[in-house]
Amino acid sequence: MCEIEDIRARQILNSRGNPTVEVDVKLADGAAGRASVPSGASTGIYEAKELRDNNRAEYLGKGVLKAIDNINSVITPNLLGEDAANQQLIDSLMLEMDGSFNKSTLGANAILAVSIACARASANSQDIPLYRYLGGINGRVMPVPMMNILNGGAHANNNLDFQEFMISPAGMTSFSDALKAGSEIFNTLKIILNEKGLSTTVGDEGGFAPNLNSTREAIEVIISAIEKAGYSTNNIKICLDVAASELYEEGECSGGVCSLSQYHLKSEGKKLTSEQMIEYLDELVRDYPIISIEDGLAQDDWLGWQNLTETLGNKCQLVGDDLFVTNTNRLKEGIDKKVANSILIKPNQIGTLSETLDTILMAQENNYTAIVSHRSGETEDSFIADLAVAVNCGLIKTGSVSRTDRLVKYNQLLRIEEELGSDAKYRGIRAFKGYKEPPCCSL
Ligand code: 2PG
Ligand code: MG
Repeated sequence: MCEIEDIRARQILNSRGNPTVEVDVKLADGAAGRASVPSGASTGIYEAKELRDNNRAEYLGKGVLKAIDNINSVITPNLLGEDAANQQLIDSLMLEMDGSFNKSTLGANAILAVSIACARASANSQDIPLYRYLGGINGRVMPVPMMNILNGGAHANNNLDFQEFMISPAGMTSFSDALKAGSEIFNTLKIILNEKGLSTTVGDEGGFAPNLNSTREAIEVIISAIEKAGYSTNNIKICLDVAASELYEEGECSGGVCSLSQYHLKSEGKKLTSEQMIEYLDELVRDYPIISIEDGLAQDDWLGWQNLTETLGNKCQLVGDDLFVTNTNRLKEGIDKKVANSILIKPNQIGTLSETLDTILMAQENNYTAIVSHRSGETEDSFIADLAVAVNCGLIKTGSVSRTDRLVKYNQLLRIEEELGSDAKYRGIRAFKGYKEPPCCSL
């Protein structure tokens, strides 16, 4: 039993310079744990509610003082004296206090910060590393990184339609070798972009954000960086986050005439129906070593997702982010409808640690891969690194290899790998779901 003695909440700033919630939990035995919460830019409409003050006079309305106040006046008095190690109880008590379906009363940002700070305090109290506390003695699979080295969409102000162009060193044999390859390719890409006279300033997740004319051009410049850095598409694969909910334009009806819902690829001057978008993605998968596509279609396009999964589910990992929002109800619907084969796991989409773990478990039980993920607005909290190892999910998406808010996660994984020593596993290409080598890229 390790009683909660004190909870301190404060407003800090995230990697975009916007306020976020940080919490310190102190236990009766003197152990303490700190957590801070991230924030998305391309948020799914079904995510748990991130409570912001909407007071335009401060931080352009983005303050989180209401969430802080909810911690101080509601959560703390109800949690003092509870056992921090009883994560299920702590989280269910907060769900009860909140009482809403999407944590809009107290704010998912308030609830999650307390939830994770309790776990950290409890791990410290038991004097074991966080990944071991969360995952037990068998939490030892190092995740394959999916590194977002070219940014577009809502994460940059360039003209790339897709949000993330990632490399994944799936052919390496350890996490540290994968990170080294990622760093070498990222820095080679910088040289190539410089030579082409293109911008090498970075977007929200630390990837470059040059103005390129098309998705294909972006993929090709990445492949040239892979090769120039001395690697090949045999061992370095490409992952995309289309973030298609952001491209989706709902059809409208007026005067009995209805327009079709379409995906608008502005840089290519294309408006595609769901079927055409699937064809577009299918062609990309045929032509390039794309191992994973996230949010290839919009969050409510279930029928499209079914077709997408039928067409591409055996060639490529299909990841639901806005589609599933780390929510077991949405994931269950996806499993029943045979939609996607993978889920992105963002703790702040659902708002408690226990629910995050439940969603990962549901994915694993149903043969979906789970990818632990950062948000585009991050903090120095490296919790997701430990979480990824603890649940043996084998995959992590935490940005490029620049900006400390991204590197803290990678650096924590290096420490964990060192500590695990020969117990560490790296599953490489086997961590991905559904991938088959296309004709372009067979070994
Ligand atoms: C995504 C995330 C993280 P955001 O769409 O997958 O890369 O972006 O946090 O802006 O939702
Ligand atoms: Mg996404």
